[in-house]
Amino acid sequence: MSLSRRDFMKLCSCTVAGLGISQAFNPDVIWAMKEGAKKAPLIWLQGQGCTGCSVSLLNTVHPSIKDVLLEVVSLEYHPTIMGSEGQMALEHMRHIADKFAGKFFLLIEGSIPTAENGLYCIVGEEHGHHITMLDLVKDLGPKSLATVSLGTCSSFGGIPAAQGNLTEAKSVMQVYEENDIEKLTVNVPGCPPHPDWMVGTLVAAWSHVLDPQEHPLPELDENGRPLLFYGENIHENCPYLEKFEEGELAETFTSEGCRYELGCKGPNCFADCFKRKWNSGLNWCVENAVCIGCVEPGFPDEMSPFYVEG
Ligand code: FSX
Ligand code: SF4
Ligand code: SF4
Repeated sequence: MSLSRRDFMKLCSCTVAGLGISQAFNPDVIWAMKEGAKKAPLIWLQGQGCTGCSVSLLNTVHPSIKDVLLEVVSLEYHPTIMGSEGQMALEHMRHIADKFAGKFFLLIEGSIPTAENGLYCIVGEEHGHHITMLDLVKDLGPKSLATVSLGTCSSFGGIPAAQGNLTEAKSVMQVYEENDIEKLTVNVPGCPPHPDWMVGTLVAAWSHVLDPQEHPLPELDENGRPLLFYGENIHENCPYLEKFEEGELAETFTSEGCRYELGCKGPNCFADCFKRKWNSGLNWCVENAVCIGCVEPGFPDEMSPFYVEG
């Protein structure tokens, strides 16, 4: 059953309440996309990751994943959720990349292994020849309108690029730089990223395409992250800040007090988890554990150990 415009607007305004993301979730824009059938063509590739970014996206609540997938975007290729597979799926992806050359968004989840010519991540087979993630990224990147790196792995290398890194895993920006691919690339890190960060970034980018005057491109920080979601420091906005300043430091996860001595990386981390929260706004890392700094370029090596004894 399709939502009425009124219900849809109500749904969207619930999301924006108090979060300062009305630009990204402008209900009028989303409605216009639904009505105008001007859906953003997307091709989603998965390299070295855990699929957590996709799972997180499927948890989007406002708007629902059904609305996003059926009415806002046109997701033409996604290894986990598409119905098609094999050569037929790859052929469709190639067809879309040509048909919408310069007009589709390339979404990349997971890092890109570059050792042995990318052989550590084979994502398909065409006419009896394997296709590596590296091949696909190098081929589709230049054809896209813009690239969005979803998750810390594609944004900064993340877990696959951690110490050791036998596969020489790299971020999308690194691969683009090394292969002279000049393409606007936005990073939406998080391991995994919050569904609002992904949907909000896509909506903001597509709004800009539809009406550049009305919707300027969201401002990015020096790490290519939209300030809309990554502009505030977790520690400075944490409900435990007062306890931190008073020296009330928790020694166990079950005791009250700031989690600094348990390993919290909030002071070095910029994201709006403290107000957006996770699991439909139910809770967030610092409430039950610590922030492990999952949105930062140094994650996980520079954020380790995640937990320390209080
Ligand atoms: Fe990486 Fe996506 Fe961490 Fe996982 O696949 S950002 S490992 S939560 O989900 O790329
Ligand atoms: Fe800062 Fe973490 Fe303490 Fe919150 S719990 S005040 S983010 S150190
Ligand atoms: Fe990542 Fe920290 Fe936010 Fe948790 S609180 S999601 S570890 S940035």
